[in-house]
Amino acid sequence: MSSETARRTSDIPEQGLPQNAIINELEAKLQRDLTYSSGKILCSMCTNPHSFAKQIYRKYLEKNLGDPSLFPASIELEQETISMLGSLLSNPKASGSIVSGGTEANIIALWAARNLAKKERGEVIVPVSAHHSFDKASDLLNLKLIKVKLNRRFQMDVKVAEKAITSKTVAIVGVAGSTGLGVVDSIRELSEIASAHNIYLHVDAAFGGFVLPFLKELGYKPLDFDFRLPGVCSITIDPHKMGLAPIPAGGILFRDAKMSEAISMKVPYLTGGEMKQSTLLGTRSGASAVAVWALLRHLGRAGYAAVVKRCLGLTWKLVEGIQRIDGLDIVTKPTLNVVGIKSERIDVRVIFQELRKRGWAVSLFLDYLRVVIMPHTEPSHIKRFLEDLQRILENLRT
Ligand code: 0PR
Repeated sequence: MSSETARRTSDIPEQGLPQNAIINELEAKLQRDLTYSSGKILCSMCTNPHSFAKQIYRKYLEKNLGDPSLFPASIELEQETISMLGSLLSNPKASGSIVSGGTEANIIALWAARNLAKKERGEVIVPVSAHHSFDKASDLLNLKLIKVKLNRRFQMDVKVAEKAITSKTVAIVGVAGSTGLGVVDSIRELSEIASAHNIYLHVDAAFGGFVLPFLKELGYKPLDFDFRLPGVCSITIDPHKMGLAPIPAGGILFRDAKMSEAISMKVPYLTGGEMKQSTLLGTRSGASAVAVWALLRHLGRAGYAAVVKRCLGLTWKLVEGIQRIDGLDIVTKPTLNVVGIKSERIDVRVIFQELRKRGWAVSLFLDYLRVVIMPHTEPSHIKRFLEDLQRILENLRT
């Protein structure tokens, strides 16, 4: 990097600069960022958005869902998007919002659960594998997280979860596609427990929401996780992960409108008279919602199924390759396009650093490496990654 590009810009120039000069400056400054197209990003649950979604997003940048009186048609498209996502999750009558991402969706879900339960110092039962957005939610909402251990299959131990229920429990959270290993908790059993104890059940399918609905038709073992299960009250599903939508695009879906009502706030002064908002954000991107709407209609179920088929096919190629490398193994058989890689002999932190030196970006968990096979990953990337892993393992052995 030249000293020119390394210099930090800290002043607003007195006189504005020509656009071309700024574009060049930006090109230089942003060079250090990794790109999805390089194939080196194997740690991300996001990907290069679909070109059609980008086009739509750019076109509607001025839309603000925070003011329905100005953008009633955009709000209607947001609601149609929620219905489409609802039908993907077996409940076209679901209510909800397109939000900034999985974190906001999970916060909103626990916010609703807390308000519905009306309990002092409430508790939320989550698996230890739950995403850290639940820690943020518990801190913000003054809820205590009760973290439940996992069983041998890395799912929340359902028996322990049931025992953890007390008079203070306001919600149980099940994960449908865990951040670390893509594992799906036994949502069916959680649904039974939640119904029996009359407790709110939230399912975090931020990642799995755009994968699990297609497993059956692709010949993989289907897993119950959605509104078909009567105990499920809300689901997080993120279009900006496997939905191929531009960031920011998360989704929070409630079984029915009564649940989202629990967090709705009146905004009295907007042009259209009194309005209600049921999101954490006020001003929020209409372009995001419209882009998701357009992409769902453009790709259709078949388009998304094809994306999932390709990612899962590559995932299994990766698994086979890893199992052929002496000293490496997978943590557990993948359900989704997420693979945990472990080593009996070598500290995974060392492998992580060696991969980093070769430009690979994977995620480092406590005792395994996580690889996520997203739509930007090509077969050639997997091949090169496996070759590098093989070389690293050989070098570390000698
Ligand atoms: N729920 C689950 C199951 C998640 O895996 C994530 C994010 C969230 C909720 C939160 O979603 P937002 O990040 O949209 O708020 N999981 C990814 C992860 O932690 C996020 C991510 C994405 C990290 C891309 C890195 C990256 O390059 O791995």
